[in-house]
Amino acid sequence: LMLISSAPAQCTAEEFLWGTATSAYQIEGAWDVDGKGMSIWDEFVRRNGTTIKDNSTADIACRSYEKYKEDVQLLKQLGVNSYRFSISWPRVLPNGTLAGGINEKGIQYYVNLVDELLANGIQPLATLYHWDLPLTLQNEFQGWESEQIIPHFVDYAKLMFERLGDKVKWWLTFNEPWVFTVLGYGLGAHAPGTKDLVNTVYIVSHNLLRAHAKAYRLYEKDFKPRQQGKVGITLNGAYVLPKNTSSELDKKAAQRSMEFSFSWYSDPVYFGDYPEEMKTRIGNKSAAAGLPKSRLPEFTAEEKAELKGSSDFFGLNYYTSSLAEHKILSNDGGYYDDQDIVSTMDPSWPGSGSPWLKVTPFGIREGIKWLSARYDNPPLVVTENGVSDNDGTTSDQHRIDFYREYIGNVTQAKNEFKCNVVGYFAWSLMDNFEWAEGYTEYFGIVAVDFNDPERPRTLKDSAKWYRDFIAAEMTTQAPATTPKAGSIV
Ligand code: GBH
Repeated sequence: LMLISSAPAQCTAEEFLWGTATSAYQIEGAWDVDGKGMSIWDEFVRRNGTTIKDNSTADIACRSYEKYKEDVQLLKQLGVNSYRFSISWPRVLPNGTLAGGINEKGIQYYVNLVDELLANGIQPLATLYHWDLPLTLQNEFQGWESEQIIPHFVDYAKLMFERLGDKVKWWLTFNEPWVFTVLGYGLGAHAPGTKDLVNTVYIVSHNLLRAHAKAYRLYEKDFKPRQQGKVGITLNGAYVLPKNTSSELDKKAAQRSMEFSFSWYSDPVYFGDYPEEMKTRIGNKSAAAGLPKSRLPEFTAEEKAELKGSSDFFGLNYYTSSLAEHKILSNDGGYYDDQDIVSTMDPSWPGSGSPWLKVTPFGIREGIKWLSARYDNPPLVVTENGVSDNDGTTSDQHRIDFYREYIGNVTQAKNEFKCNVVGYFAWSLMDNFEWAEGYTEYFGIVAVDFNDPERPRTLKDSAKWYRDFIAAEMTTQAPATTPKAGSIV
């Protein structure tokens, strides 16, 4: 007999989410169509001296703004039960603010996409912010550098919950805050191209965390009772190993490295505050540099309470591992020096089409275990995982090998180590604009011909493999009446 009789009535088993992911700026094109406002990426790719590798833009990209029905048919061919996409904030609010006016045509695009998905039996998972900030908000007050952005983000989130929330049950506030903070405002490699690792990165992260908490609480209070959806945030990071495995200092450095990437965001979201290691190390370095207070801002008691527990599931974008070596660095260099870590890669790890991405399948298993242990086994969705090459070939055996190995390790984390993994999304549905790398690194399981104005799509071998793999997985899933390890209450 199964011991399920005490399960509350609302405890229904949910299907494991098998999906693919994309983001608005990377695929939509139509950058100035139907009333869309400019985003910081539309400006960044046009800026003189900006280093987009091939000098390209995503003005046209995959033309998904026009071709969304074709995209949904691709998803249908793949047999996925879910699709992760992002909403372009300036497409729905061209000036970034409610006061600046709602672009109904922009909203209609997302309503159409969601309707098309649902009509084909595919669950939408929507990301509110995948880096394409309305340019007006950057110009007016430097975007995430100012707390003035918080109410505007909450207005935008509210509008989307109102217009799409009866159909979208999975929401992400932010995609990879680490990336848009460090690459966008710290290193200047991404929009808006600001370069300040010393102070700005910490302020930007502080503001986005406060905005996340407010959007989460708004949904919880005003929408969740009726809409019954889930809101989370998606974080990226590497599973970090000690460079010298017998060095206690390197072992601590490896932990610290993950605290400076994942936990910078997930400790506030799950515990209500930054990791102790960040507070003491940045505090000490600030004092040593003669500053009156820490460069790491502090949350108020109210903000801590609002943040603590502000996520219904852990969104994880996972690609690669790295090595950490303990080394005391400067007091005034900012984010990287604050960690007292030299970060490297093991030369024996196989490469990919991206210098930062080494094929390290064990890392996704160990990363999920590390996060599950630290945050008390939250429901976890792998919201991105994938690999690049530089030619976009459809004979992509290397990608099949990658997915087989990485998914195998995700399965191990779930089944053997009892981590509460409830979904997996391959990055990406199709080749697209890879940010500062333009169209020189391809992550798609579907190829897009960027030389053809029609942007025709072709399934790669990996797409066929993924289709067959998930079909087999779905048929071996327990029947819907039996609660599974991966079900969310
Ligand atoms: C994700 O970022 C993004 O969400 C997605 O939009 C993107 O297309 C996809 O992955 C593939 O890249 O050497 O310091 O400049 C992945 C995580 C982390 C990858 C930062 C690029 C640059 C490291 N990113 N990394 S650095």
